[in-house]
Amino acid sequence: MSKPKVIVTRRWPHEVEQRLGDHFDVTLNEADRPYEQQELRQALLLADAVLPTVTDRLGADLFAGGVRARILGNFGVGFNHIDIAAASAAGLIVTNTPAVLTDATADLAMTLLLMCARRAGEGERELRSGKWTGWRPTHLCGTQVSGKTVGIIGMGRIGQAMARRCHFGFGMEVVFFDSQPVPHPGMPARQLATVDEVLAASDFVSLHCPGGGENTRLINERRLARMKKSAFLINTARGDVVDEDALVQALRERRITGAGLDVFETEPSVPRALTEREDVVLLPHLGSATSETRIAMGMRVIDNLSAFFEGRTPPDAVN
Ligand code: 8YV
Repeated sequence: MSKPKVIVTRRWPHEVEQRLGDHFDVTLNEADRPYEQQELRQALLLADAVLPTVTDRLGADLFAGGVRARILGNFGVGFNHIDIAAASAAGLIVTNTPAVLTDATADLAMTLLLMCARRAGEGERELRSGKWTGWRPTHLCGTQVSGKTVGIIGMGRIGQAMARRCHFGFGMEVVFFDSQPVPHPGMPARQLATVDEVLAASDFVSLHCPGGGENTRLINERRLARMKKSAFLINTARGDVVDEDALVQALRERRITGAGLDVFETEPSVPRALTEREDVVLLPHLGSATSETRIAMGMRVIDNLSAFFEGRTPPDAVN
């Protein structure tokens, strides 16, 4: 029997590409630049499986009129770049890669929180530009994190991993909002009834909810106004969860103290209004970017494909 035809939209870690090749008839994107819309449409027409990433917009028009592909194995846990209803209507199963990137993403959220609190970006820029004039008692004093309150919006796997880091590692109080009641035996965190209550109570607000839908611009002008003046906003979730213009305005007017962002509304372009500011730490979507995690993500996609083509239910089907 011939191997299922699989198109991978970006280059993946070597080990994963090799394993894919053992099981499937694989076409790689040698150029490793994001596919254009018509290339994605072609891929859906030519392959049995397409393996997209966050850089691929798979809107309803790409599925219109039917496609050959029967499964989309998304390389990533977030899938708001895929129109799930349209993919389902066209008969495709969509899978993601939960769990394997939890620790890496929570680590990066913690990195941003600490960098913001301790003004690490400002310090590094000062030193590299030759402007450091030496130690002095009042130089670049940041904010102590121990004893402070972190507010987590979205208490899924990554939110919980962040809560554990903050509480057990850094002696912080943890409050959270989640639209579901979250069972958290042993979880050192208090669930509050609304996003607004979490914003008002927190010294650091860390976003861990999915993007898209009702979470689009969840953090808007009105909600930013609920935050303490001394507070920081951390986003490793999705760029669209934060209204970037409203955030810039809040920072300009010193209605909050700073922000640490790994995701942006229109990646990879980041507004100058953000890049020119000293009170923000900006990273290029590195949440899951460790070699170990990216390999585990790829292997998880392969597990899902193998299950599907062997007639079993893929473990991470989202539709
Ligand atoms: C991924 C992410 O690397 O998994 C996610 O949802 O945001 C990232 O960590 C990226 O989405 C790859 O598709």
